[in-house]
Amino acid sequence: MRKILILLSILIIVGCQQKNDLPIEISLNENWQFKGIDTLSWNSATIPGNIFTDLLVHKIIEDPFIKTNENKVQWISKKDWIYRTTFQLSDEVLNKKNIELNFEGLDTYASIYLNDSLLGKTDNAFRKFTFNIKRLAKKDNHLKIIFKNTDEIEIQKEVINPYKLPEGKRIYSRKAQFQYGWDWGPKLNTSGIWKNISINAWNDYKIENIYVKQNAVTDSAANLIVEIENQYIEKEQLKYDVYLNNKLHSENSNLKIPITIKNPKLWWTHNLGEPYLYDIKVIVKKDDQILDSISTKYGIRTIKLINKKDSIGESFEFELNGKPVYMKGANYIPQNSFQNKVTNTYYEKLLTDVVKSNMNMLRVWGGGIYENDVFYDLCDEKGILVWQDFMFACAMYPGDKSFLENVKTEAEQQVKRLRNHPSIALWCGNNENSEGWKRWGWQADRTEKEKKAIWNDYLAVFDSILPKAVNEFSDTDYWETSPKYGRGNPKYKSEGDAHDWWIWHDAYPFEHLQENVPRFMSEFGFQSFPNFETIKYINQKDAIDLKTDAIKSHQKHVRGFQLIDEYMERDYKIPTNHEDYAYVSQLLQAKGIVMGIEAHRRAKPYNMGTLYWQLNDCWPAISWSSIDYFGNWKALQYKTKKAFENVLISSKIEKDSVKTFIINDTFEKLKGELKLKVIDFYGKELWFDSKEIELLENSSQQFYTFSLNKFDRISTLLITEFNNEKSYFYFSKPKNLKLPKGEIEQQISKIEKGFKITLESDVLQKGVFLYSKAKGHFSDNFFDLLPNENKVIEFKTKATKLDDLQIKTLNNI
Ligand code: BMA
Repeated sequence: MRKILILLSILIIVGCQQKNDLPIEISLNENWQFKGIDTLSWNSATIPGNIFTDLLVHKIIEDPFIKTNENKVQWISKKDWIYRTTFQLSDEVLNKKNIELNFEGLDTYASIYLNDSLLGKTDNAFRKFTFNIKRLAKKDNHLKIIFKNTDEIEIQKEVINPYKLPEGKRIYSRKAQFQYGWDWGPKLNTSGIWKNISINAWNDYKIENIYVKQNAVTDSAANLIVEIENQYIEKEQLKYDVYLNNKLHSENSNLKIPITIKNPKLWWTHNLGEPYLYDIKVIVKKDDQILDSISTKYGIRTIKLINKKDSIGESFEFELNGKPVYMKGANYIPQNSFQNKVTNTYYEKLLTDVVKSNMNMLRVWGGGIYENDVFYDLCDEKGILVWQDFMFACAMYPGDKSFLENVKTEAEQQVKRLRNHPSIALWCGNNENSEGWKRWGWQADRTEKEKKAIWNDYLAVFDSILPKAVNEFSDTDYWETSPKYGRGNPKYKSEGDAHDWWIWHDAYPFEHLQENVPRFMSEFGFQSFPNFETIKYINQKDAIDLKTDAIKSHQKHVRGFQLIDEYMERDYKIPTNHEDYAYVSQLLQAKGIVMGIEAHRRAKPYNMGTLYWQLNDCWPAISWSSIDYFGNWKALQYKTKKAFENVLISSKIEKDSVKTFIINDTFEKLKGELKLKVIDFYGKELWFDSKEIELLENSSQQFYTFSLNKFDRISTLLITEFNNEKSYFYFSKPKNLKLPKGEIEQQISKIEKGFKITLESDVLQKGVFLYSKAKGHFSDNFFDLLPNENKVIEFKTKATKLDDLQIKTLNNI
């Protein structure tokens, strides 16, 4: 569709009368059917799609996301499946010199037959495959694809591999690894045509690819090279017209076209400037005939990962347009076990949430998928940087020739596909493979020779093939593995990126995050229960019941429930009813993660980024996510929004003193008055001070310290203010606070996009949680309401009534 629109706009630009010999592109997504090789009869299929959603549409299986249905659908992955379609080709297409059949994604072991001839076999869901069908194509065609189950092929591959590799057989298949089951996701190993299929017919010329390279960028000029990769059968000279924002900018007959943009507008992350994008379009002509065209959005920016030795170790910081930028964000996983369900609306909503929450970086984690184009397009547009893992996670991978060649092609295709996106900040080889090898016991009972061989296979991929692909085909930096050093290594804190799983996996208290600040935190996290609506969906019943088999089957971490309980006991009174428990689990998660985020940000520039685990879910789950499967913000998402503001006031207790810091992520000096006051829970002011301060640009500074000795720590709190920023700080754990009982008065009025809710109380109300059966989004939630404060919340909803608004607070637990 995009291509058709581009072609239309070209025709308008160059005048409709002009002759052309453009390639013809035809979608083959329609008219498909599927059946099992040895089961079921033909039924209609949806492309892009997968076998599970096709079976679901025809009600052959029950929804695997509810109750314990996941168990009932495991047979599907053990079967072979067949998909077929018929299509017609016009004479115009058949007369072209080249006719290609393109598969953007086949999942995974596919044998493709066109008009009963075997066209080829594929073995990588992350690669696109193209076949020349000039010889086989006819007016009436039938296309058939047989998908072998992965089990069978993985067993064959395992038998041939000289040694058994850790973490099961998934490593033999180049497909989304989380589909084999993860500690937050179900085992739903899909099969099918998961991306578009099309025909591309052309005569002598076709563009394959465009690469916009930055030569030099200054305030006065950006020198770019627009490189065209094409297929060209004749050898006559061609003309390349480059359009910049729809105006003809230059004409050239070189495949590498230099262009200069005067006074360029740079691309910035949304929190530091405008993510400005240029439109670059190239039209290829022979004499006056148009042969093909291509266009891309392009943001001019430099992004570098700086690893510089210093007195402590080695820095890990991103420099955007020459400035060090603090990275704030989270780890992103696929939004659904069934990728075809993730429509553009989901991408738009989630990435809008990311911006609203003041995040400027996401890490696309290596156990999922290389995301769809729309994901990166939106990150470009919205000013979000992407740390992009290659799709390898938590395992050691084989190193035979065919595996390595397969990975090489995959890497080259993906790097080329993503290289023009200004959002791409880094390519990273894998998630925790190196840490796993060094720390998780995978070397036990192996001979030296075997260990060496396995590590050499690791190096072949992550120290050779992948960095070569990144260096050869893009300007992006490469990082071998995340984390660089595991938490058993003393360098954890002084060098590279780090994953802090002392919290959660090792059950260390949250406070441990404050003493263990690394140079860049690329993962740390804590689980919570999802929204009530999501719990009800899992159980398919209206009461909130956390003890059902369904809920147990949606908690994939073996010690998950126990760990939530253990941590909750440290900080909160453990509620006896299930609803309150789910609510407090969210406050607990938010408390722990925000404690980490603030410690990391206070340590700037020693630490230059914090990405928590994990932003989203791929099914309704009890997990580390801050936004649940249905898009509901958990407490953590609301707290993150605050903790990631460009200017953050953050206090901590050291011995008996409170130390107050302000972090400034902007590139401006800020002046203002820092106001501090301590009040009791009934609103009585016990102490006040203020001071004029100046914040350096891009800094973290301590501005104030005071002794806690004169305050009763369980019934008072500190309120700090600087310009428009406000922050509350407590001196004791929530379970020890003497929270008063008191009513909250509420007023609700209808506004255009939902409802306005005004709340007030005589006493401090902690952790105020608003909820309703109506679907919608509260502008703020899980907040603390100060005594006599008038708090206005907007509830954005399509519902016309709001007569069931309910409120929970910690005061009442
Ligand atoms: C991290 C991730 C995932 C995992 C998460 C929670 O290390 O990379 O593998 O889901 O921990 O255990």
